[in-house]
Amino acid sequence: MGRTLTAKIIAAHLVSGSLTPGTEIGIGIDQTLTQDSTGTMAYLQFEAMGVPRVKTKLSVAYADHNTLQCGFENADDHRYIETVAVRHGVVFSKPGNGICHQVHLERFGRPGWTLLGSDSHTPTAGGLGMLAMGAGGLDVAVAMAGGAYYLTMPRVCRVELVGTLPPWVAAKDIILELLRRLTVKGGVGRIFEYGGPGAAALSVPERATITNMGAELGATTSIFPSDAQTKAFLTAQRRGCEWAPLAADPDAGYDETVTIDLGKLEPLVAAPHSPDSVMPVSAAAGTRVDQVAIGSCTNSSFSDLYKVAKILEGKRVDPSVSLVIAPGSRQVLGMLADSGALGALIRAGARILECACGPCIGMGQAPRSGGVSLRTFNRNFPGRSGTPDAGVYLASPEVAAVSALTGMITDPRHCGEPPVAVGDDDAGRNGSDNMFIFPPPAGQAGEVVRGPNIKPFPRAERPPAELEATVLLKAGDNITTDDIMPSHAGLLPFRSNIPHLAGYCFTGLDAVFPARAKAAGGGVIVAGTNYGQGSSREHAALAPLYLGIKAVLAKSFARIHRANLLNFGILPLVFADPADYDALSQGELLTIGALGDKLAAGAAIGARTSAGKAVSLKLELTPREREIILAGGLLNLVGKGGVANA
Ligand code: MIC
Ligand code: SF4
Repeated sequence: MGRTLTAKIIAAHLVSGSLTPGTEIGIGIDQTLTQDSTGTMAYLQFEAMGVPRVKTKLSVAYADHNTLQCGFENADDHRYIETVAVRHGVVFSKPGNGICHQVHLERFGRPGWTLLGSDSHTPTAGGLGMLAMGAGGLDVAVAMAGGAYYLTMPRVCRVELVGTLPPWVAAKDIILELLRRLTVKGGVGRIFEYGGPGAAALSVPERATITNMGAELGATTSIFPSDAQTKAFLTAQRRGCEWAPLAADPDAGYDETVTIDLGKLEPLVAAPHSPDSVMPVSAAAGTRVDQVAIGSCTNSSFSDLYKVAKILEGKRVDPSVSLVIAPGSRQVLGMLADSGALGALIRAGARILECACGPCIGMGQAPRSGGVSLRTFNRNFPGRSGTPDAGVYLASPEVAAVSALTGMITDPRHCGEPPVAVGDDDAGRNGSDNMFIFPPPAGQAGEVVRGPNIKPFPRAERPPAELEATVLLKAGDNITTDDIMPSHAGLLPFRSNIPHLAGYCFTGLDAVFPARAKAAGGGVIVAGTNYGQGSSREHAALAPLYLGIKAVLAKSFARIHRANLLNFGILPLVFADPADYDALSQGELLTIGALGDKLAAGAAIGARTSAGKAVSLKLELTPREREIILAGGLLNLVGKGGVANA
């Protein structure tokens, strides 16, 4: 039986383990990326390892999330990241240069290589045939130091795309259809490998929209083959020499297969407040919108925004709508300007924002109270827009553009002929190096500048022999990292200041959580399935660590967040019997016994409530994970100067 594309790339990078699903593998990492909201922690941790220069083929530090600069905090973070990056051999992409995933596609991604990024949407580069994964900042720091990245070998799911997309149906609708079928938990433990005639017809930006939102399925990553489309994209970027063909063998065996007939798709939207609340746009049509936001790492390519410009050309945005557009990169902005599309957008009434994440992470453009925002983004979790009671819908750029004109969610199929798609032609003409800072040769490093916003991060401790702790919060299923550690314009500037951030931990769910945690001197969290879905932010582990959280007891965990908990010495305990979840309540005192011995032996862990109820817990750890926990976190294990598998 032939090999999948995933198997080929993993085999070429394998450092430890074998390709058996469910077992731990270690892979070598060719490239890393960080962004500014997770980057400060990643570089503080990298510095703590004492490694003088990164050992990857390429590492890039982007500043794209935290660009409002409403106080010295953002600027401090950026100056720190810039100086620490170039000192250690990392390329710095200045604020305003673009969103990390879009810029990485344009400038650095390479088919067949591995990429580890401290951002959950790093799989965007899978659109170029890269094996690209999101991880916590500490895992990325270890990769920069030359260490392997460890993960559970996922099941490989073939997504066979057949047929042709009907008019007005977009790549966004393909991934929304998968979310509709599989939900935000459906991709956990899986890599989605796309293929078939429908995949061959998609351009790299379209593929990148799909691989980007694979993160919303909870997938480890998603990948497309490297073919004629990839070659055309890289050639347009003047990087044709970096192209290499790459595909699964024709007789490759997959763990699962999903088939989507593109011809049967219709335009879709994800309704508030989850990317899997998917419905046909026709079912939401007529809903008044206050705001339409186009951009984010999902849909901010030149071809996306050019289509939007063609839809808006010569028309006027509905007076009740605020239309905001954030191009994904300066290359995209330059191409929009050269093609005349930018003028069409401006004349129609669009507000052009900086090339950055912007409203996607609540950095400005929060909708009005109770307002409705239609966005081409990838996440619509409650409160993420910055307005707790706003309702955010997710849709394609086409649906967003026609709805901006009518002032209500609109089925574009009633709007005549769709715009003709354009390619990226000579995109590289617009790709300048002006907003990159390339590191000097080794040995010529400058000083690292640390402003007052850069605070030391909390360090994990070894697990106690026995844990007596209060249940500080009982949460439900699919708790997101936005629930655990909210992020918006008021908080994002404090990503390098855990003591400050900890005061807001879980406050979207429970306003007095931080005070309760402090008063109790710490405790544990109880939750349902898929705890920690969403972002890669380590802050969702670091802020709880600072508040004394010792363990999370859940029915299941999302991949990146589970790794972050382990890295910072917080025990991700799973209910052996999910029914025990119902037996626990907030305020209950739990005794989790003989912890140290059980962890060392890998045995089941027994807990008892103060009322005498027994609760059985599991902590299924690989030998490496057990070492991390027993050492009191990954940094203690890696130690100064040393990286496993360097
Ligand atoms: C997000 O989309 O949630 C973010 C902001 O890009 C995060 C990273 C972060 O929390 O800083 C992500 O996706 O990992
Ligand atoms: Fe930025 Fe939004 Fe993409 Fe996260 S999802 S990287 S906040 S654009």
